[in-house]
Amino acid sequence: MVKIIHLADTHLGFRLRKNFKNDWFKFGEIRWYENDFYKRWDDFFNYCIVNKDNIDFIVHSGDIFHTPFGENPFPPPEPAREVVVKSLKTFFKETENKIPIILIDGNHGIYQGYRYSIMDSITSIFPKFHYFSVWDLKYAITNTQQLTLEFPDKCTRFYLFPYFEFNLNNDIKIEYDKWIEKQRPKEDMVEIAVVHGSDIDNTLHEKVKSFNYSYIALGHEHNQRKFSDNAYYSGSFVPLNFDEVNLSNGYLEVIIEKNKKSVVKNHIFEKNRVFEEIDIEVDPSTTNNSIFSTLEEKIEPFKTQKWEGVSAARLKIIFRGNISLTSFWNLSEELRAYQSRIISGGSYNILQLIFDWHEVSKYLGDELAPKIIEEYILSNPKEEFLEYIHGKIKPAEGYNVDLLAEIAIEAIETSLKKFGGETD
Ligand SMILES: [Mn+2]
Repeated sequence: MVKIIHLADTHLGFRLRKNFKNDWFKFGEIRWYENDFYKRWDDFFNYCIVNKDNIDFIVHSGDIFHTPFGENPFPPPEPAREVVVKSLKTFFKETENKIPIILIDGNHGIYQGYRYSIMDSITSIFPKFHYFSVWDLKYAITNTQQLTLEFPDKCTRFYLFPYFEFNLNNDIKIEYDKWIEKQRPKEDMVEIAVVHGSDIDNTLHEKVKSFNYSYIALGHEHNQRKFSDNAYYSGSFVPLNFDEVNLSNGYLEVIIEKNKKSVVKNHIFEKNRVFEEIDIEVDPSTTNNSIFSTLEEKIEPFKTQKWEGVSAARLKIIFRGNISLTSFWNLSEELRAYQSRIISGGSYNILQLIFDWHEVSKYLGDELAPKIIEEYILSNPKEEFLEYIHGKIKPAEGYNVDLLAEIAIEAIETSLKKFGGETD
């Protein structure tokens, strides 16, 4: 029997990107909200230190840092690395190096196409920190070797599955399918799979699910949940964007035995700030004034004498319904001013305020019919276009200029409709 602490998706270094208050947890270094991630990370390791006599392994299923990610090549903010190094130093000292930490690469916090990792300098100073990168995985696949880590004294073997898009193309899929047989459990020890992947983006292999591991420590999905009898997502530490308002964030304490159902204790972080979406309905009769008074009403609960970054809310106002394009234009200018007043002023305990108009269908009012706009741009579009195109090409070159002109007019009309928020 072993006890692990399973965590994942800590996304250290995450920062708000838009419509947030320009203020700091630590001036010039750490932003509000960014600090929530560091705070929970530190709380987590303090919990592990307090309970050190009762823990065999700490298992992190990937996405320790938020950046680099995808096309964003920037390393994590320096404080993110400092937090990790500092906490690990304390942890390994307090636990006398007795509790190994196992970490795999997720899809966040790794450089695309470079062999080095942010973790390299960190792992080199901690002998009991076992890190498996996507490069270790590629090496294992290329050489048809298993990617495992064994602790004979604890009779435990880990099977590592860093994030990998094995469905990217057929050749990769074939090689991965072949390799994964190497990861088949031997059923001689407590066997734990550590996986960054999900059915949502087809990065969780069917065989990983079907193999008889004692436990599968999953990462990538940010909601803490049971996946199957022996597989769990631990959940992320702090919600990132507004599509994560209703998730459970935390970590898991798991007692694992061979051929037995794991005993899982859920740890859910208490929320330190409001993070929510608020709906506001609009229709053609809605006036600017009525929208602003509804807004006032909705953010009333956040009125405060003292702004507090540690508890300030993240709010997204989702407008729903329909409105004419001209009203929308008039409104959005006033809304922008209102928004920055609320964010930068100190009378609401709001850290971030976002207005979302995607759910509103905007129609062209009479005053903005495509035909009328056309007349503003081109008084006689077809004729003028024909004149223009004749200067460029000759019918003798084999082009049907009339058809070209028609296509051009259609393109203008389509873009005007799109501009007006219509979708086809
Ligand atoms: Mn991920």
